[in-house]
Amino acid sequence: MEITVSSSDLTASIEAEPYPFELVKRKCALLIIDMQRDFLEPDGFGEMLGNDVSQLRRTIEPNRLLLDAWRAAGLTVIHTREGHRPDLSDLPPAKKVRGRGVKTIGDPGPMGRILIRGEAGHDIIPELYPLPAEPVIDKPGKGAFFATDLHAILQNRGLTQLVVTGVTTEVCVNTTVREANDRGYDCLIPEDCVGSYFPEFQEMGLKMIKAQGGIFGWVTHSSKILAVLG
Ligand code: TIU
Repeated sequence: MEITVSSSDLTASIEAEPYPFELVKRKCALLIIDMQRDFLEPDGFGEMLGNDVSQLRRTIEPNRLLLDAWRAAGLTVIHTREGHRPDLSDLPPAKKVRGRGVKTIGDPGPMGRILIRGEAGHDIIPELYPLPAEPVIDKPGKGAFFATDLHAILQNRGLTQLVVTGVTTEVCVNTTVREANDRGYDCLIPEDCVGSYFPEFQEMGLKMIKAQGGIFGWVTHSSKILAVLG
């Protein structure tokens, strides 16, 4: 039997700003940033800090649809989680005390110790739970490249493009996109799949990425990606 692969199965032009993103499917990973219970669920660390988690929860359903389609297309999915070792040996003292919170990283929280690996609140929300074959990058910082093996994994698999989703837009998503951009990756961000606790940061965080001819990357809507996944 002859198998025909048309070039449209391999590449696709996605409507985006500041101009179309040329997706090369086998070279592109879906990188889902920090969709963790402590950031998204009521009673988690995020809400404990006084944040409105509904601003992040609206990203769950678009992420789920994109993840389903990405998996169905047989493309690479990588997840990240922000957190630290139980002995806090990888937690910079500056990060521990920042914010002068009554409760900080490592303290007991509503879903186990706050942002500690292995605790319930640190894990990824059930709606987007990783499959066994999907790498999970445990990162101690805001950027997914700092002190992780993400770059090595991408290089080993020949991946040069990233669709970046998750939370929060101006913190871990932006930091990761900037780190990726400096390492030579093309990043596409579906705006409905990233969220911030602060609407003004959501808007500006996306504008900063696509400004100046796409200085850090491209911004689109998940519907435009779904349209080319078939
Ligand atoms: N994942 C991520 O963005 N971590 C944060 O701490 N974000 C805040 O917006 N605080």
